Amino acid sequence: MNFEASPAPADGRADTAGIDAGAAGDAADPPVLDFGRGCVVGLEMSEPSWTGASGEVRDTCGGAHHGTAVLGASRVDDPVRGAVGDFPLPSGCLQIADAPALHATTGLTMSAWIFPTSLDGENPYGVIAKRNDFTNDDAEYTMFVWTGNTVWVDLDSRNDRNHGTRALINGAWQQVTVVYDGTLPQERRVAIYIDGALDTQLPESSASLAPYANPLSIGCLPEQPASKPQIALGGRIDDAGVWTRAFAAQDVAAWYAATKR
Ligand SMILES: [Ca+2]
Ligand SMILES: [Ca+2]
Repeated sequence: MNFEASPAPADGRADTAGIDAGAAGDAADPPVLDFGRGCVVGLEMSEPSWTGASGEVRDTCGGAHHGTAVLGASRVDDPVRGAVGDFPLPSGCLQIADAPALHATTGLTMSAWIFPTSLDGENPYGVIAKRNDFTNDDAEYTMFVWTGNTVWVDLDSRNDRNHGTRALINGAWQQVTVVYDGTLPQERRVAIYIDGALDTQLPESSASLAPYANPLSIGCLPEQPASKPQIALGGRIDDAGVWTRAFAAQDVAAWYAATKR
């Protein structure tokens, strides 16, 4: 199971109006988790190779937000996960053009499997970033690894920049997921998950995310001018996705289970 819409429930029963909507038995039904709902970018990185051609890295969510490999990013065969992307230092990255669908409002989920090899506890390493530059303070949303090898997050500028507690490690696949839910109290609008389990909840002042007209980058944390290092992960990434809805904890756990290799 990946980014496509989930199949119908196993019992084949449709929740048509008047049949069981609101019926007492609904509480016992298992949740139907639909990873296609709200999915705006889903990169399985299963292309035979990446040549740098525009849009060759396929978005499987259906909205055609395809990626372009730049500055050394390549499709490699991983012994654990098969077809994955490699994002070498200093700048290997995938770029996806800005589009209205990539703008979230009150809900956002970012997730990726990462295999870092360059973490040093001091310097930043990008994973998912819709921003152009630190100085311009134009982050719509970002997820990256930085001090203490913890997961850092910017949402609607860097005014609330904060990070998790669990340290990631080099040389192992780990899944990092950040969920933003603007409908929650400010103190816990951001949740960081590692391998499907909650690491930290963090405050975010914005109850809705403003749109920023910059591209989405997978595998790096861009800065300007573009001649500077683009703060690549320095490692491998697989099953990178962005949803414009907030996953519940059970969604995060299920997405981890569905994509674990
Ligand atoms: Ca893959
Ligand atoms: Ca903010």
